[in-house]
Amino acid sequence: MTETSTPTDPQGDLTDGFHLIIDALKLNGVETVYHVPGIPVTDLGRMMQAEGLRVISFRHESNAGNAAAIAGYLTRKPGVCLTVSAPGFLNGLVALSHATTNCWPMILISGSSEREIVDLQKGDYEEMDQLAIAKPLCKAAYRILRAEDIGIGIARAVRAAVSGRPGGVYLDLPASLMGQVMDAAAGAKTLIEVVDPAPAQFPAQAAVDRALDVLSSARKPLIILGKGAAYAQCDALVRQFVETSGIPYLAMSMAKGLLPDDHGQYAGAARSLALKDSDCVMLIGARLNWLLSHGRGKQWGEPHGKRFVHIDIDPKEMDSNQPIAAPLVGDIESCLTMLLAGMGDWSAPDAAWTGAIADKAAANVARMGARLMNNNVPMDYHGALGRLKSVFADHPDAILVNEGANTLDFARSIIDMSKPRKRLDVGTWGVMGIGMGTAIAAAVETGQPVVAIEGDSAFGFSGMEVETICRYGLPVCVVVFNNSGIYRGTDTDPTGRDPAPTVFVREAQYDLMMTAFGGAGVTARSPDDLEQAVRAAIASRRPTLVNAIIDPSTGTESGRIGNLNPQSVVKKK
Ligand code: ADP
Ligand code: TZD
Ligand code: MG
Repeated sequence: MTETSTPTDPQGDLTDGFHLIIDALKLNGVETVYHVPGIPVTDLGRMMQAEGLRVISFRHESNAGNAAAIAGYLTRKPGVCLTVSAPGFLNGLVALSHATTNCWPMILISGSSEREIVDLQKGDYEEMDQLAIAKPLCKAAYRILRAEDIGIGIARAVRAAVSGRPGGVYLDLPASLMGQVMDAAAGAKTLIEVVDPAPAQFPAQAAVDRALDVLSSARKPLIILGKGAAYAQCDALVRQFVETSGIPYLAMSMAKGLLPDDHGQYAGAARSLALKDSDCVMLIGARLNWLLSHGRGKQWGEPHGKRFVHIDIDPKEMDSNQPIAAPLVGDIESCLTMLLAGMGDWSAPDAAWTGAIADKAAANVARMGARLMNNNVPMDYHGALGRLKSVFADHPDAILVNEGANTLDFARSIIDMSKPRKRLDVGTWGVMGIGMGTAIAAAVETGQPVVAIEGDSAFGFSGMEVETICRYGLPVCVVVFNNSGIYRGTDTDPTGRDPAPTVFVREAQYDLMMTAFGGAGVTARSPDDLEQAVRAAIASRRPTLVNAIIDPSTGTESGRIGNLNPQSVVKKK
C-alpha cells in the first residue's frame, strides 16, 4: 500500500467489502467461521479461507450455527456462523436464539438481498427483511450498508456478543456491500479492534459484605454452580472459593467438571437431600429457571424459608423466581475475588450437615455401582453408560457431547467429568439437534477427542454432518443409543395403520452412515463391544460411529422430565 494510491488504481491498492469484513473479523480475534456457501456469500467464504481464516463448511445452517454457539461458550469469543439469505438465514436462527438463551456469544452473519428491492417488496431472489426478523430473537442486530461502516459494524457485533450477559448477535450484509470498493489505506483506518470487550464488573463492597453475612449465618448452606461459572473461565478461583467456604455444591449439567465430580464437597449424588434440607443457597452463574424447578415445590422442601445469594452479571436475573437476599451483580471472577478477600476468619459449615450429604452421596453411589456393571444383552442405559463412564475416567481431556431424553438424563448422572467445559449438551432449551455441530466445533476449537453420546432421535436432527466430520478428518466418535425410538421403541398405533409417532425403523444401521463417507462404523450389542469400540475410536482419532443397540423397552417417557407433559382427562382406550 502506498500513499499515492487512488480508488481507480487497478493494481491492488484498493480494498472492498469482502476484504474489509475479513480484516475486521481477524483484527478482533476471529479464527474460525462455521458456514454453508451460496449466493451472496460463496466468494466471501472462499476469500476467508484464502486469507487464513479456518472455514468449516456444513451441510445445514442449523448445525453450522450450533457449532458457532458452542465455540462461543468454549472460547469466550463470539462464534461466527456465515449463511446465505432468507432460507439459510432462517436455518441459522434457531442456533442464534439458542446461543442467546444460553448466554453464549455468537454472531450470525447472513448475506441479504438488496434493500431497494426488499423494502418495496419487488420480489428479489431470496427476498426477506432479515434484520426485522432477527431482532426479537437475539441480543442485538445490525445491518451494514456502506463499506466504510464495516469496521464499526463488526466492532459493535463483537462487543454486543461478549459484554455483560453474552448472547447472539445478528449482522446483516446486503450483497452489494461486499463489492463496494475503497482505497485500501483509507479502508484500513476504518477498522476497529475492540478494546476490553468484556470488562470486569465488580459488585459494591456492601453487596459483598451482605452476601458473606447471609452465607456465614446459614446452618445448611449449599452452592449451585451453573454454566455461567464454567463460561467465566476462572476455574481456579471457583475451586478456591468452594474449598475455602467448605460448603457442599451441586453442578448444573454443563458445569459438571468445573470442580472434579469426585470432589469431597460434591453433592451431586445427594441432590434431593441437598436441595430439600439446605437453608441457604448460593447460585453462581446458574438461573433459578425450570431446570431448578424455579426454586420451589417439593424438591425444594417447600414451604421453605431458604435464603438465596446469587452471583450473576445481569441485574435483571435477580428475584426472577425467588427473593434474593444477597444479590451480587458482577462478573464471577470479580465477585469471587472480593468474596475471598472478605473470608479471612471463615468457619466451615456444621459437620452434621456436610456429613449427612457426604453419607447420602456415598450410599447412592454404592447403590448405583452394581447396575452400572451389568453386561446385559440387549443393553440397557446403565450397562452401556457404566462402560462409557470408565472410558471417560481414563480420558479426562475427551469432550462429551450429549443429547436425547433418556440418553441425556442417564449420561448426565452416570458419567463423571473431571475437568471444566468437557460436557456440552442441549442447554437451557433442551434442543435436539445440537449434537454434530457441537461435536465438530468442540474438535475444531480444542483439538481434543470428542465422544458424542446421542439418542437415536437426537442424532437424526444433525446426522448428515457425519460427512463433515469425515471430510475434515475430525477425532469424533458418535455413539448412537439406538433404542429404535423416542424414549422407547415399543409404542404402536392403536388403529394399526402406521408406525407410532415415537418409533423408528427397528435397529437401523446408523453405522453405515459413517462408513459411507470413509469413517469407521461399528455395531455394538454388548457393553463389552461398546467399550472396546469407543476406546479404539479415541485411540485412533478416526471418525467413528458406534451403533449401540439398546433394549427398546427400558427408557422412560421424556427421560427425567415426564412430569412436564400435559395430561388428558379423557381415559386412554
Ligand atoms: P445453568 O443452565 O447451568 O443453570 P444458566 O444458563 O441458567 O446456567 O445461567 C448462566 C448465568 O450465568 C446467566 O444468568 C448469565 O447471565 C450468567 N453469566 C454468564 N457469564 C457470566 C459471568 N462472567 N459472570 C457472571 N455471570 C455470568
Ligand atoms: N425438537 C427439538 C428441536 N427439540 C426437542 N427437545 C424436541 C423436538 C422434543 N424431544 C425431546 O425433548 S427429547 C427427544 C425429542 C424429539 C428425542 C428423545 O429420543 P432419543 O433419546 O432417541 O434422542 P432416548 O434415549 O430414546 O430417550
Ligand atoms: Mg431413542
